[in-house]
Amino acid sequence: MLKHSLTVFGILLAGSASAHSTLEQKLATAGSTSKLVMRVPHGCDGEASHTVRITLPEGFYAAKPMPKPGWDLEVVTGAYKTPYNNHGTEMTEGVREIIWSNGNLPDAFYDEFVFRGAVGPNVDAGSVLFFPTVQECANGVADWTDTSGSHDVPNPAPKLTVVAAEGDMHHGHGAHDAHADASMAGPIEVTGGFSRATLPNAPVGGGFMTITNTGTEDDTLIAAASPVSSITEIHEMKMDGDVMKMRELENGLTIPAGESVELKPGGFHIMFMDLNTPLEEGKTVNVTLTFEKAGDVDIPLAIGAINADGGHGHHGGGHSHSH
Ligand SMILES: [Cu+2]
Repeated sequence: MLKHSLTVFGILLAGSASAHSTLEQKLATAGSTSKLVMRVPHGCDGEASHTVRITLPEGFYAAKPMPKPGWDLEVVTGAYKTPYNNHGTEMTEGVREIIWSNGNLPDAFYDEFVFRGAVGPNVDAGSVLFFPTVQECANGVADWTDTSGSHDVPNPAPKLTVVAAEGDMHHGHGAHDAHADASMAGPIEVTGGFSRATLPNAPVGGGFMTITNTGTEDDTLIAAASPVSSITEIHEMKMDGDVMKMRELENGLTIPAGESVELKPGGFHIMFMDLNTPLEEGKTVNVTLTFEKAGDVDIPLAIGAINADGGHGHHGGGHSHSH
C-alpha cells in the first residue's frame, strides 16, 4: 500500500488550476514521513508577499522546513496534544508553525515552500489534515485558513488526506458487510464490483462497480490502489466526436449525497496501469478506494470474461484500454 500511495501522489499533482495556495501532495500515509510542497500562486491582491506562515495540524510531527534563498526562516514550537513516539523516544513538543519572512514574491509570480514531517501512526485513514497558510504583504494579507473542508469558501486551507499504512487497511474504517456483496465506509457503499480478464502482457485493466453515498454530504473518490498495478487511476471514458477518449479525473470522482455513481465499461472506471500480472477470469482483484471523507473501502472485484459487463445489460463496445 505504501508504494502504491506514493505512486498515487505522483499522478494526482496536476489537478488544481485555482489561484489558492495548495499542497502539491493530496495524500500522506499514516506513520510515514512526507515531503510537502506548499504552492503559493501569487502575492496579495496586486502586492508582493514578504512573509508566508504555515500552521501545522495536530497529528503532524517532527516537522522540518527547507530554507529558501532570499527568505529568513523561523519556526514556532509547542506541545503536541498527543505525544509522538519517534523510534522509542517520546516527543511531547515540536514545530507547530513555520514562517518564511523578509522575502519577495511579486503578485505576478509563483513560488513553493517546502517542509517535511511525519503523519502519526494513530491518525485514522481518511482523516483530513489542514495546513492553514497566511501570506503577508506590505498593506494586507491573503489567508488560506478556512478548515471547514468546503469547496465553496474563498479561502480554503491547504489540506492532505491520510491513507492507511501497509498491512493496516482496516484500522478503524472500511468494515465489510458480513453477508452482502457490499463494502462500506461510513455512508459510502460499494456494490457489484467486477473486472475483465486481460490478455497476457496487456499493460492495463479496468475495474467497475457502483458507489452509493447514503449520507447527506457529497464525497469524492480521490484515489485507488491495487496490488496488481503500480499505478491505479480514476478514469472517465467519453465520446469526443466519433472517438472514444479516456482521461484521468485528476480531482477525483464526486459521489453526490444520496446518489449512486456507476463505474462501467465505456464510462467511469478504475484503471490498473502497468499490470504486474494478467487478470485471469474466475479470480479476483482487490482494490482499495480512498474517499475524501469516508476514508478507505477495500473491495474484491470478480474477474469476468474479457468483455464482461457485470451482468448489467449494455455491451461496452469494442474500445480497447490502451493509452
Ligand atoms: Cu482508463
